[in-house]
Amino acid sequence: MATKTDPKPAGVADDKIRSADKTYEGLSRAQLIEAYRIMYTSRRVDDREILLKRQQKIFFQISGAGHEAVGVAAGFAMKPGYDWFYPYYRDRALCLALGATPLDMLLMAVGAAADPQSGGRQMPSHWSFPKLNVVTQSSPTGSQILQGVGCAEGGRYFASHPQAANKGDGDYRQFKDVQFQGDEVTYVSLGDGATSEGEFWEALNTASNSKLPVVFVVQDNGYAISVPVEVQTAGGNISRLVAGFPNFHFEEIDGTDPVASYAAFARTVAYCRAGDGPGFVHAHVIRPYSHSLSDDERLYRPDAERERDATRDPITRMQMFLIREGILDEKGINKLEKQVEDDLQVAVDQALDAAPPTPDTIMRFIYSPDLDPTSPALQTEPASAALAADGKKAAPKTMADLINATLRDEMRRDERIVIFGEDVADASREQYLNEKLIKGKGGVFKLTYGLQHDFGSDRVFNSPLAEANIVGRAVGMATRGMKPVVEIQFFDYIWPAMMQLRDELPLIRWRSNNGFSSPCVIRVAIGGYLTGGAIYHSQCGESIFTHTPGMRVVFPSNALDAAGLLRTAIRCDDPVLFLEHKRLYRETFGRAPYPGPDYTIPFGKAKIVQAGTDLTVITYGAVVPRALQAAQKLEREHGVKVELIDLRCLNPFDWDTIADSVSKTNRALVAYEDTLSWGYGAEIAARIADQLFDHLDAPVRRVAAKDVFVAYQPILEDAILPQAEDLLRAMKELAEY
Ligand SMILES: Cc1ncc(C[n+]2csc(CCOP(=O)(O)OP(=O)(O)O)c2C)c(N)n1
Ligand SMILES: [Mg+2]
Repeated sequence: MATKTDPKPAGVADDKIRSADKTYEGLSRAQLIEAYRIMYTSRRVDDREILLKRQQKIFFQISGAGHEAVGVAAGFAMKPGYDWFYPYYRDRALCLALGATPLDMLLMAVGAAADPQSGGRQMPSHWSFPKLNVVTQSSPTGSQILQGVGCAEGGRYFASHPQAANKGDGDYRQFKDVQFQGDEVTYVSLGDGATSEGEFWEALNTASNSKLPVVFVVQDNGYAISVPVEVQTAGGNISRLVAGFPNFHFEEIDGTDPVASYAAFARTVAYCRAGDGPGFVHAHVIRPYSHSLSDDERLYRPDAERERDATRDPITRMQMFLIREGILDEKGINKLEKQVEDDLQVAVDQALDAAPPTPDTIMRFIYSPDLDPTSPALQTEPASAALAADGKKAAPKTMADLINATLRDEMRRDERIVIFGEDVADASREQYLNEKLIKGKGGVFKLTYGLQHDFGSDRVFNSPLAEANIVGRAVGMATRGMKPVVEIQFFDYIWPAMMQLRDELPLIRWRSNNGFSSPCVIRVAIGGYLTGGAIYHSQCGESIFTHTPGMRVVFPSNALDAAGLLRTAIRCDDPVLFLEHKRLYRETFGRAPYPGPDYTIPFGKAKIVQAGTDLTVITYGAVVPRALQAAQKLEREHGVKVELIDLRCLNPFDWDTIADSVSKTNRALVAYEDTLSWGYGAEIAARIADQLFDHLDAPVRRVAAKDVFVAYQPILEDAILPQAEDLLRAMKELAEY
């Protein structure tokens, strides 16, 4: 192990005093004893958990064995509750070094109500300690990395916009405390296997480009379950591959040596804290146990290899080091270990006695317990009913105009809002704007036009062409209290962000038992009827997201609703997927004057577009104008009065309005633009059949797209997507049934 002796203090001759003053890369003898205590505790918690798992008293175990030295070193070099942490599941020793206790960990293992990470919702070792700034971790390998980048961006943003951290009334800010230090550093760790995930590279790219204070730690134990590192990493060494990223401080270390590891972390953290850029620590460690208790490494690792690893076990190496340096003798080590065992036994007994969570808690914290976006208080009247200043009625504007105006007013009101995504800036080369050489772009549909000009390049900026990058960073920023309102350019290209949208964003609050939350808005241009939009510019697929607990999903059909619902989305304390139909952006249908800076519409409140008595049609989005056209024709030609319901918001949705209407008309047609089978309307139809069966005089019918992607040639597109004639036919049939 690396050792270093400080210069002899003047006038000190006594050998004993000199050796007591000796430090090791800045670590005192007392700190080294503490390091060993933590490392040993970490290993023993693993061993006890393994025993408990074999006794079927816990349900899962994954160890931090072999990773103890690097964890303690990082913990000593950083500040809990000041810096921020996105640790990997092997980071048991790091968490102990930061201040978590063995009892905390055992409560996770038994899944106790008092489990601090999740209240029994997550497997053990999915660390979350709000007081220590250890942010809720999940199981997907690599999804933490972009969030760590966003977290660092959040810290930097608040440092340059300190007043943005102030509490604000009437929105999520009331419930979101912001803390930032100005020189904080974010820790993100991962395994050698996880470096193969694309999000890893996206994160390095942004951290490098923006010189963010993130310490990336690759704990390289040579295996990802059974897959060895040379299969994961071209050439077998991740350090060589990342060496070309600018602005980084790099370290490649023996992660089984706590002193050398500490020195590397101290240098890296100092570099990041100074604002010079991100750090990358590649720590070679060992994995002395199988991947988890569900794995048997003897199936793919011969004894000789495992024995070779054992010679580098950080626990034995540290013991030997302490003895060799005269820091602890064998007796001292035994005493320390005995104390750890005794304390651990107390913690095990306590954990086994701990009460489990009760089933009535399962629905808690899917959404904010503090702010209800369905509140009737959000029901407001458009200010535009008043006359404009010149006495004339304000001119009707398109949905695109009103979304732009709403974003502008909300950005003015709330400095925590930032907007980013592909092409959303007016121009990344802002000197062109300053010199008035160009007009600026502001999105491929121009929805964000002029916002960079008005609010500056640190509030409205382009992302790389990488959807996971957009959403992952937004999650990290929102966790810190910012309000990212990001854009996915086309729904068809949302899929690279799917891990973040399905497994992360909507789960941050629930899985951390309300320890963390991540309320941000994802605006997405969606839908077809474009005449030539074809497969990759026409997709819907909203049901995939309404199928995800924790995600609010909004889908307005007209300008006024878009403005009111977007404002509610931005002020909301939950993540919101805000779906904007491309075909409706500039449609004549549904234009409206700007309803003013306070206009909100509650979520989950449908709009009755047209009242009727004979048949209920339930729809949303671009089908609304088509259904209206059909309904008007049906009434003109056949005297059938259709009640047309525009859901506007898909999760939550307005069951009461549907139920009232169907109870009255006794007939229901559900219409939607997405493919028919397993679409959003399937759920609505099933609920009507289930709960309103006694009121029905006819089967519940659906009209939707054919079960195929949208084709390019307009003749094919027309045949695939539901048209007004299809709706008319179905309405007529149902009315006559
Ligand atoms: C996205 C994703 N794919 C697969 C898995 C299953 N899985 C869990 S851990 C793991 C291996 C991780 O290896 P590495 O990153 O080297 O970490 P180590 O376990 O070696 O510390 C895999 C494949 C997962 N959790 N997430
Ligand atoms: Mg590994």
